[in-house]
Amino acid sequence: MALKALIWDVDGTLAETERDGHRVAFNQAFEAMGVSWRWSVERYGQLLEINGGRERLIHDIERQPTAPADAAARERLVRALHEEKNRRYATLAAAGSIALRPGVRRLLDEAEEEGVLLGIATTTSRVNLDALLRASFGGSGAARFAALVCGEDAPVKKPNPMVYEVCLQRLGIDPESAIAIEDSPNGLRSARAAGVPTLITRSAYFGHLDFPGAMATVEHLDDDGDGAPVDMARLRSWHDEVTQGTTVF
Ligand code: XBP
Ligand code: MG
Repeated sequence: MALKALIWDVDGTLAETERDGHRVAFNQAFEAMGVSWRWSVERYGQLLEINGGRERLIHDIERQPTAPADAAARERLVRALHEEKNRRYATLAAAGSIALRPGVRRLLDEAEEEGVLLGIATTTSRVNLDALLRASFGGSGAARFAALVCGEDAPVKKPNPMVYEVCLQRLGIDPESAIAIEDSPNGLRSARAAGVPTLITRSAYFGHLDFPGAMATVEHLDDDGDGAPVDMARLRSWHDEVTQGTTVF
Protein backbone atom coordinates (compact mmCIF):
# COMPACT_ATOMS: atom_id res chain seq x y z
CA MET A 1 0.00 0.00 0.00
CA ALA A 2 1.65 3.27 -1.11
CA LEU A 3 2.13 6.03 1.46
CA LYS A 4 0.07 8.96 0.16
CA ALA A 5 -0.21 11.36 3.13
CA LEU A 6 1.17 12.40 6.50
CA ILE A 7 -1.54 13.63 8.86
CA TRP A 8 -0.16 15.84 11.62
CA ASP A 9 -1.53 16.48 15.07
CA VAL A 10 -0.72 20.02 16.26
CA ASP A 11 -0.43 20.51 20.00
CA GLY A 12 2.49 18.55 21.36
CA THR A 13 3.43 17.25 17.90
CA LEU A 14 4.15 20.18 15.58
CA ALA A 15 5.23 22.22 18.61
CA GLU A 16 5.26 22.06 22.42
CA THR A 17 2.24 24.35 22.55
CA GLU A 18 0.55 23.13 25.71
CA ARG A 19 2.80 23.87 28.71
CA ASP A 20 4.32 27.12 27.40
CA GLY A 21 1.57 28.23 25.03
CA HIS A 22 -2.06 27.42 25.82
CA ARG A 23 -1.46 27.08 29.59
CA VAL A 24 0.32 30.46 29.78
CA ALA A 25 -2.40 32.05 27.64
CA PHE A 26 -5.14 30.60 29.84
CA ASN A 27 -3.48 32.09 32.95
CA GLN A 28 -3.10 35.45 31.21
CA ALA A 29 -6.82 35.32 30.37
CA PHE A 30 -7.73 34.42 33.95
CA GLU A 31 -5.76 37.40 35.23
CA ALA A 32 -7.10 39.79 32.57
CA MET A 33 -10.68 38.81 33.37
CA GLY A 34 -10.29 38.93 37.13
CA VAL A 35 -10.92 35.29 37.98
CA SER A 36 -9.00 34.03 40.98
CA TRP A 37 -7.66 30.68 39.80
CA ARG A 38 -4.53 29.80 37.82
CA TRP A 39 -3.47 26.51 36.16
CA SER A 40 -0.06 25.18 37.29
CA VAL A 41 2.03 23.01 34.96
CA GLU A 42 0.90 19.98 36.98
CA ARG A 43 -2.80 20.92 37.06
CA TYR A 44 -2.83 21.61 33.33
CA GLY A 45 -1.29 18.19 32.71
CA GLN A 46 -4.24 16.64 34.55
CA LEU A 47 -6.69 18.76 32.55
CA LEU A 48 -5.15 17.60 29.28
CA GLU A 49 -7.05 14.37 29.79
CA ILE A 50 -9.86 16.45 28.28
CA ASN A 51 -9.37 17.43 24.65
CA GLY A 52 -10.53 20.93 23.82
CA GLY A 53 -9.69 24.12 25.69
CA ARG A 54 -13.36 25.09 26.04
CA GLU A 55 -14.24 21.62 27.33
CA ARG A 56 -11.30 21.88 29.76
CA LEU A 57 -12.63 25.19 31.09
CA ILE A 58 -16.14 23.78 31.55
CA HIS A 59 -14.74 20.81 33.48
CA ASP A 60 -12.54 22.93 35.74
CA ILE A 61 -14.98 25.80 36.41
CA GLU A 62 -17.37 23.37 38.08
CA ARG A 63 -14.63 22.76 40.65
CA GLN A 64 -13.75 26.42 41.25
CA PRO A 65 -15.38 27.75 44.46
CA THR A 66 -15.21 31.35 43.19
CA ALA A 67 -16.91 30.56 39.85
CA PRO A 68 -20.43 31.98 39.23
CA ALA A 69 -23.19 29.74 40.59
CA ASP A 70 -25.57 30.55 37.76
CA ALA A 71 -25.19 28.18 34.75
CA ALA A 72 -25.77 30.91 32.17
CA ALA A 73 -23.19 33.16 33.85
CA ARG A 74 -20.69 30.28 33.80
CA GLU A 75 -21.32 29.65 30.10
CA ARG A 76 -20.76 33.33 29.33
CA LEU A 77 -17.57 33.33 31.40
CA VAL A 78 -16.25 30.16 29.71
CA ARG A 79 -16.86 31.60 26.24
CA ALA A 80 -15.21 34.93 27.17
CA LEU A 81 -12.22 33.23 28.81
CA HIS A 82 -11.66 30.93 25.83
CA GLU A 83 -11.81 33.82 23.35
CA GLU A 84 -9.38 35.85 25.49
CA LYS A 85 -7.08 32.84 25.81
CA ASN A 86 -6.99 32.42 22.03
CA ARG A 87 -6.09 36.09 21.58
CA ARG A 88 -3.27 35.72 24.11
CA TYR A 89 -2.10 32.48 22.45
CA ALA A 90 -1.98 34.16 19.04
CA THR A 91 0.20 36.92 20.55
CA LEU A 92 2.56 34.34 22.06
CA ALA A 93 2.79 32.50 18.74
CA ALA A 94 3.31 35.71 16.74
CA ALA A 95 6.14 36.65 19.13
CA GLY A 96 7.91 33.48 17.99
CA SER A 97 7.82 31.94 21.45
CA ILE A 98 6.41 28.59 20.24
CA ALA A 99 9.04 26.83 18.15
CA LEU A 100 8.45 23.81 15.91
CA ARG A 101 9.71 20.57 17.44
CA PRO A 102 12.93 18.97 16.15
CA GLY A 103 12.67 17.53 12.66
CA VAL A 104 9.18 18.84 11.92
CA ARG A 105 10.23 21.43 9.33
CA ARG A 106 12.62 19.00 7.62
CA LEU A 107 10.05 16.18 7.38
CA LEU A 108 7.35 18.51 6.06
CA ASP A 109 9.80 19.64 3.33
CA GLU A 110 10.81 16.04 2.51
CA ALA A 111 7.20 14.89 2.23
CA GLU A 112 6.37 17.77 -0.12
CA GLU A 113 9.46 17.04 -2.27
CA GLU A 114 8.25 13.42 -2.65
CA GLY A 115 4.68 14.46 -3.49
CA VAL A 116 3.24 13.07 -0.27
CA LEU A 117 0.14 15.01 0.81
CA LEU A 118 0.13 16.88 4.14
CA GLY A 119 -2.90 16.98 6.40
CA ILE A 120 -3.67 18.37 9.84
CA ALA A 121 -6.03 16.74 12.33
CA THR A 122 -6.29 18.73 15.55
CA THR A 123 -8.84 19.51 18.24
CA THR A 124 -7.46 23.01 18.62
CA SER A 125 -9.41 26.01 17.31
CA ARG A 126 -8.66 27.24 13.78
CA VAL A 127 -7.52 30.62 15.07
CA ASN A 128 -4.82 28.90 17.12
CA LEU A 129 -3.70 26.76 14.21
CA ASP A 130 -3.48 29.79 11.91
CA ALA A 131 -1.41 31.67 14.50
CA LEU A 132 1.07 28.79 14.80
CA LEU A 133 1.33 28.18 11.04
CA ARG A 134 1.76 31.90 10.30
CA ALA A 135 4.47 32.22 12.94
CA SER A 136 6.23 29.04 11.74
CA PHE A 137 5.91 29.31 7.93
CA GLY A 138 4.84 32.85 7.19
CA GLY A 139 1.50 33.90 5.67
CA SER A 140 1.30 30.98 3.22
CA GLY A 141 1.84 28.31 5.87
CA ALA A 142 -1.69 26.91 5.76
CA ALA A 143 -1.44 26.44 1.98
CA ARG A 144 1.10 23.63 2.46
CA PHE A 145 -1.63 21.38 3.81
CA ALA A 146 -4.10 19.69 1.47
CA ALA A 147 -6.52 19.29 4.39
CA LEU A 148 -6.74 21.30 7.62
CA VAL A 149 -9.25 19.84 10.12
CA CYS A 150 -9.68 21.73 13.42
CA GLY A 151 -11.98 21.68 16.43
CA GLU A 152 -14.68 23.55 14.50
CA ASP A 153 -14.66 20.97 11.67
CA ALA A 154 -14.88 17.94 13.97
CA PRO A 155 -16.82 18.98 17.09
CA VAL A 156 -16.73 15.49 18.61
CA LYS A 157 -13.12 15.63 19.79
CA LYS A 158 -10.29 13.12 20.19
CA PRO A 159 -10.25 10.24 21.17
CA ASN A 160 -13.29 10.13 18.85
CA PRO A 161 -12.04 9.35 15.28
CA MET A 162 -14.13 12.13 13.66
CA VAL A 163 -11.22 14.54 13.10
CA TYR A 164 -9.20 11.85 11.27
CA GLU A 165 -12.22 10.62 9.31
CA VAL A 166 -12.93 14.16 8.08
CA CYS A 167 -9.26 14.65 7.18
CA LEU A 168 -9.10 11.35 5.22
CA GLN A 169 -12.30 12.29 3.39
CA ARG A 170 -10.89 15.70 2.42
CA LEU A 171 -7.60 14.10 1.32
CA GLY A 172 -9.54 11.50 -0.67
CA ILE A 173 -7.45 8.57 0.57
CA ASP A 174 -7.88 5.34 2.51
CA PRO A 175 -6.72 5.25 6.15
CA GLU A 176 -4.05 2.66 5.33
CA SER A 177 -2.50 5.07 2.81
CA ALA A 178 -1.64 7.58 5.52
CA ILE A 179 0.52 7.88 8.62
CA ALA A 180 -0.72 9.95 11.57
CA ILE A 181 1.89 11.72 13.69
CA GLU A 182 0.66 12.21 17.25
CA ASP A 183 1.82 12.80 20.84
CA SER A 184 -1.06 11.84 23.17
CA PRO A 185 -3.08 8.75 24.15
CA ASN A 186 -6.30 10.48 23.02
CA GLY A 187 -4.68 11.31 19.70
CA LEU A 188 -3.45 7.74 19.21
CA ARG A 189 -6.90 6.36 20.02
CA SER A 190 -8.52 8.76 17.58
CA ALA A 191 -6.16 7.90 14.69
CA ARG A 192 -6.29 4.16 15.36
CA ALA A 193 -10.09 4.19 15.53
CA ALA A 194 -10.00 5.77 12.06
CA GLY A 195 -7.65 2.97 10.91
CA VAL A 196 -4.58 5.17 10.43
CA PRO A 197 -1.11 3.80 11.28
CA THR A 198 0.31 6.16 13.90
CA LEU A 199 3.80 7.38 14.78
CA ILE A 200 4.12 8.78 18.30
CA THR A 201 6.61 11.53 19.11
CA ARG A 202 7.04 11.84 22.87
CA SER A 203 5.97 15.27 24.19
CA ALA A 204 6.45 17.12 27.49
CA TYR A 205 3.14 16.03 29.01
CA PHE A 206 2.73 12.53 27.60
CA GLY A 207 6.31 11.43 26.96
CA HIS A 208 6.45 9.07 29.95
CA LEU A 209 3.49 6.95 28.81
CA ASP A 210 3.30 3.70 26.83
CA PHE A 211 1.50 3.81 23.49
CA PRO A 212 0.16 0.34 22.68
CA GLY A 213 -1.07 0.21 19.11
CA ALA A 214 1.39 2.80 17.80
CA MET A 215 3.23 1.90 14.56
CA ALA A 216 6.40 3.30 16.23
CA THR A 217 7.30 5.59 19.14
CA VAL A 218 10.26 8.02 19.03
CA GLU A 219 11.53 10.84 21.27
CA HIS A 220 11.27 13.28 18.37
CA LEU A 221 11.60 13.35 14.58
CA ASP A 222 15.36 13.91 14.62
CA ASP A 223 15.93 10.60 16.39
CA ASP A 224 14.35 7.37 15.10
CA GLY A 225 15.63 5.47 18.10
CA ASP A 226 18.93 4.63 16.41
CA GLY A 227 20.08 8.26 16.45
CA ALA A 228 19.11 8.80 12.80
CA PRO A 229 16.47 11.29 11.69
CA VAL A 230 12.95 10.02 10.95
CA ASP A 231 12.93 10.58 7.19
CA MET A 232 10.56 9.52 4.42
CA ALA A 233 12.49 6.27 3.86
CA ARG A 234 12.09 5.35 7.53
CA LEU A 235 8.40 6.20 7.47
CA ARG A 236 7.89 4.10 4.34
CA SER A 237 9.66 1.12 5.93
CA TRP A 238 7.48 1.30 9.04
CA HIS A 239 4.42 1.85 6.86
CA ASP A 240 5.23 -1.19 4.69
CA GLU A 241 5.65 -3.37 7.79
CA VAL A 242 2.21 -2.48 9.19
CA THR A 243 0.28 -2.37 5.91
CA GLN A 244 1.81 -5.55 4.47
CA GLY A 245 0.86 -7.37 7.62
CA THR A 246 4.36 -8.26 8.72
CA THR A 247 3.81 -6.37 12.00
CA VAL A 248 0.67 -6.38 14.13
CA PHE A 249 0.32 -3.12 16.02
C1 XBP B 1 -4.79 19.69 21.80
C2 XBP B 1 -5.99 20.18 22.46
C3 XBP B 1 -6.44 21.60 22.25
C4 XBP B 1 -5.46 22.57 22.88
C5 XBP B 1 -6.10 23.91 23.20
O1 XBP B 1 -5.17 19.48 20.48
O2 XBP B 1 -6.64 19.42 23.15
O3 XBP B 1 -7.68 21.73 22.88
O4 XBP B 1 -5.06 22.02 24.13
O5 XBP B 1 -6.68 24.45 22.04
P1 XBP B 1 -4.28 18.50 19.50
P2 XBP B 1 -8.20 25.01 22.11
O6 XBP B 1 -3.23 17.78 20.34
O7 XBP B 1 -5.32 17.56 18.92
O8 XBP B 1 -3.68 19.43 18.50
O9 XBP B 1 -8.29 25.90 23.31
O10 XBP B 1 -8.42 25.74 20.82
O11 XBP B 1 -9.03 23.77 22.22
MG1 MG C 1 -1.53 16.61 20.57
